Amino acid sequence: MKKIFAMTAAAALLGATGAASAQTVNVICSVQAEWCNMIATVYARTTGVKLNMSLKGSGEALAQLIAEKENPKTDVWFGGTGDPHLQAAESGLTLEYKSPSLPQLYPWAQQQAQQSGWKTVGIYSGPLGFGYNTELLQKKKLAVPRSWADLLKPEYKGDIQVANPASSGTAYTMIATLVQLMGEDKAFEYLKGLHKNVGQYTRSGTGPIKAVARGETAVSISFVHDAPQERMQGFPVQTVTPSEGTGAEIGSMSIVKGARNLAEAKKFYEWALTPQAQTFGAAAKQFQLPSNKATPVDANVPDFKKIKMIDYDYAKYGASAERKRLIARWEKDVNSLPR
Ligand code: S7P
Repeated sequence: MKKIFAMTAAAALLGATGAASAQTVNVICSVQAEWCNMIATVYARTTGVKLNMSLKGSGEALAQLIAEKENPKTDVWFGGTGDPHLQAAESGLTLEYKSPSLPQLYPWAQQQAQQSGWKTVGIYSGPLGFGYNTELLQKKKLAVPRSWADLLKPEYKGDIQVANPASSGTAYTMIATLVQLMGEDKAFEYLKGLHKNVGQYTRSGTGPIKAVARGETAVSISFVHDAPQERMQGFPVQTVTPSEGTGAEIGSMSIVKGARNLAEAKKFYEWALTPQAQTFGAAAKQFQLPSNKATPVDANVPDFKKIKMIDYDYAKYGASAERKRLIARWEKDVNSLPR
């Protein structure tokens, strides 16, 4: 039923014809390619406005906005973990804009907007967990890891992938989660232990779950919502969330300060907050929880009520100085160690 609604909405929007126009909006898109491409196609066909999409993970997107600060080429940053959006807001890279649609959004999405001084907004949320390859675990006679503590067991040595927090918002979410769960010093001791078991730190946050799916590694630290898409392609992937508790991202969207196509950027931003536009995540087989309360929730979206969630302090861990400090500490205390 929900699927039918999403497809009907997509079909309705695809069916509409937009007037031809040379207008464009330059978008950095930090969700996966299928979703970015779908919204670009639908938006062009319904409005006549072209979305120039540049696909980048959240860490890389922030780096690009910093590099473009004096001469912005991007109008909107769509998706990606919330912490770097908050850092962009604090660094004066994004524009204050208070959407009239805010009351339609869940409190966590509104809170993200408020905490940034209305320079970003939550568009989806998703919990962090572990992905695992059921066949590979069986072949290696390894148990499913069910806790953060399990990941330190010597039998997982070389079989865990996680992204590098210097380039990945997903991996930064992991560090911030562990610091909030354990306290900072214990979290860094933990990360040193984990380092011994990590076979590879990937550049992007979605790399590890794809590696799990393809049998290149047994376990990943990933967002839970990134697994169903791999499963639907026939890969033997399952997920679990750690028994001690876990954090979640608030995937966000921001308008760039100095955007050259500001009026069109605001129109796209408003569109992206509508329930109809938010159905394209699930239609593209991406299963974050959408932020508009009226968006139908696909059955593949992780059920937060069944997960032990920490009370993630988005303001503190999205602060520029804190983010930079924790990543620098990880480089110095953890990544510099031999494995
Ligand atoms: O679309 C999947 C997803 O996991 O990727 C986004 C983000 O780009 C991840 O960035 P990093 O490569 O910097 O970790 C997440 O917001 C999203 O849920």
